[in-house]
Amino acid sequence: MDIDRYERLWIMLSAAVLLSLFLALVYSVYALDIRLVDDAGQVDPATAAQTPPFDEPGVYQEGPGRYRVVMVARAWSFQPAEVRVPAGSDVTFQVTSLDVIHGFRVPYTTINQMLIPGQVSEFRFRFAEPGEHYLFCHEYCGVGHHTMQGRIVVETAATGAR
Ligand SMILES: [Cu+2]
Repeated sequence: MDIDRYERLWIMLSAAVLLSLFLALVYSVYALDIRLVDDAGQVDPATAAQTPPFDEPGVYQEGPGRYRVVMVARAWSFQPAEVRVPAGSDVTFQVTSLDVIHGFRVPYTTINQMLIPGQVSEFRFRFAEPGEHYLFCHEYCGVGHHTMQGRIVVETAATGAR
């Protein structure tokens, strides 16, 4: 039995595993557009509801096809609970929690965030197709957790302009 040969094989296998994981990382970032969030800032949860931009949650147009959704989460609701944007919009969400840790999950998209009191969560998604998405809290936050939800309505571009 040639020991060196097996050792070489294991080294190559290990290198292949590392290389395939690295390629999976590159693929998820550039092809699937999945990224870690940046530090989007801090806000005191006790005064966040009176602090811009969280004193006026809502949908704001920032440019052609670009929207910013300012949202606050509290037990057990999202405000605004319904977001309407036209199809093809690039939407940046800016969200914080006013009380405990909540989640922000929109199935069939890459949106899956924690909302931590004191932290601002910022993430974006491009809603290409018209349709309706549910948004729900996926971090257990108390007895009303299962009722904590919202909706994102992606309107056909012609009717959705505001
Ligand atoms: Cu919850």
